[in-house]
Amino acid sequence: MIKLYGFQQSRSFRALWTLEESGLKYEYIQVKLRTDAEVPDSAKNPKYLAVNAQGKVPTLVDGDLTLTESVAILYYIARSAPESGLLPNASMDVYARIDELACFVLAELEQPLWSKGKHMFALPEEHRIPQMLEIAEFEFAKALNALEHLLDDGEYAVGDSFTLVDILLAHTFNWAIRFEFDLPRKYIDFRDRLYSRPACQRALEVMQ
Ligand SMILES: N[C@@H](CCC(=O)N[C@@H](CS)C(=O)NCC(=O)O)C(=O)O
Repeated sequence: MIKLYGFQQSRSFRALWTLEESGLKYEYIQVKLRTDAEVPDSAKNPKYLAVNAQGKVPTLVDGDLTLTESVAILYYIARSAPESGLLPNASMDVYARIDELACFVLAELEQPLWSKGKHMFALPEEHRIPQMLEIAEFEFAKALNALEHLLDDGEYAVGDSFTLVDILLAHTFNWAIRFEFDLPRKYIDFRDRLYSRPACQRALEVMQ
């Protein structure tokens, strides 16, 4: 059975939500970030470092396969459950646009969010630079302008059905809202609409 290691309020949620959408059986294992290595369920404990050398979340383990990048995890789940439509049976163009958006979310949209997180709490205090918070907001606004050109007009990010890239986007918008970035109303509505999906609500309960 698939094992997902995660921590609340982190990129683990996108993987957990995707698992709930997929209908696959899985076990969710909570690890703790920002704790000492001696704590048995700490992400810094050698037991966890053996599955994820960076001590980060999420990690998915399925038999002999271990994946430590959230987007690769989403694709793996989607391909393991083709009937879920998370990666629809679609044209090359649609696939290419899903891939493009997934890359865009990681490389452009979430990068300033993580920058703010790092300089607010994640980095050791002596490495935090207060000006980075303003720079992160500037970069996020720039990425939002570009996003406008990558999204379809309909209900979903690409094409006319719910895909893994909708999870990725809604989760990233939620992250932006939590970190108090300026987010246009239409993206807040998108987050609200997708977070009301039963699978997302179940994932939120699992993560508690
Ligand atoms: N590129 C990785 C990033 C994973 C990552 O940075 N996760 C954060 C939580 S959202 C983490 O585990 N941070 C702990 C740390 O940096 O020590 C992915 O998308 O899975």
